[in-house]
Amino acid sequence: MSLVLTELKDSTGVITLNNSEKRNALSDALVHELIDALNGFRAQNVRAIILRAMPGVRVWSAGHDITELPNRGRDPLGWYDQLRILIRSIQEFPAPVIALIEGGVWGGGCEVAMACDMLVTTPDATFAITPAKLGVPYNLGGLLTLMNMIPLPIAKEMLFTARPIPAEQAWNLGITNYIKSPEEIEDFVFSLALSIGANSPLSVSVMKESLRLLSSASAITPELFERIQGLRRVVYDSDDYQEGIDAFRQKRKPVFCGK
Ligand code: LCV
Repeated sequence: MSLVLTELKDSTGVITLNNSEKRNALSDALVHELIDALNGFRAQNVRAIILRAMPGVRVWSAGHDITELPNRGRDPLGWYDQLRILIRSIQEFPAPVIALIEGGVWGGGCEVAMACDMLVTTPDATFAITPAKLGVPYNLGGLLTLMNMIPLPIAKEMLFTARPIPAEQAWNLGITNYIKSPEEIEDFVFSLALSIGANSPLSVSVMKESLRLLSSASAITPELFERIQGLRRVVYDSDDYQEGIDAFRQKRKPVFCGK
């Protein structure tokens, strides 16, 4: 079974997450197919991408496949991990990527959604950022993706509580572009993609790339980078990190001790 479905509609590439049974958890295999789908559409010069799950799902994506997270002692969110490569592929895709979101978006799924250029949701969509629930030290690229989308106090609340925020709050904060009913969302997102497709693809793609470069333009020193990486290492070496992933595997609540 394909974990991801693709379809070309006019000049728009549609990518559908197709593993509802596992709540579209971002396993290496699924993410690999997503990256392949993006590469395929890149070669076809599509004017926009729509990234969606199957119509009517309750969970858009449950985030990183927790069963595939490494045990203690290895960075779980390293530069070459499939999910990191996917995030960069979306951000660097030469045409806009629109997320069409129904249902819950969790952890790494939230970063995938927020790496997209525009987000349209149904009223039941929710967004949760979950590393604190698992004992995971979030990576710098991921924090930057969030900081470019979410006002800082809200980003902090989401990171520290790991509680989902509802679609209406996300829209009020300007994180998402529109809320549409399940009956109208598909036509609406296609019309958005078509109006982008009617414009100059060179102009659109250069503006997208310029905005990406400008929004990550704040330089940090090598010392500061190493300091943050050192702080993250304390977390992924800890008992608590191991406890977070063990608890998920054993289907129980984690008990964190701060070590
Ligand atoms: C593997 C899963 C998953 C899953 N992995 O359905 O950004 S970070 O740092 O947080 C990063 C590390 C990250 O993204 O971590 C993942 C964060 N995600 C979560 O914390 C959400 C975990 N999932 C859930 O809480 C529930 O599955 C939700 C609420 C999404 C859906 O609940 P529901 O009752 O509808 P089940 O829990 O029954 O899940 C159905 C199947 O999908 C698997 C889950 O183990 C189950 O498998 P089995 O049928 O084999 O038991 N599954 C769900 N999420 N992230 N596997």
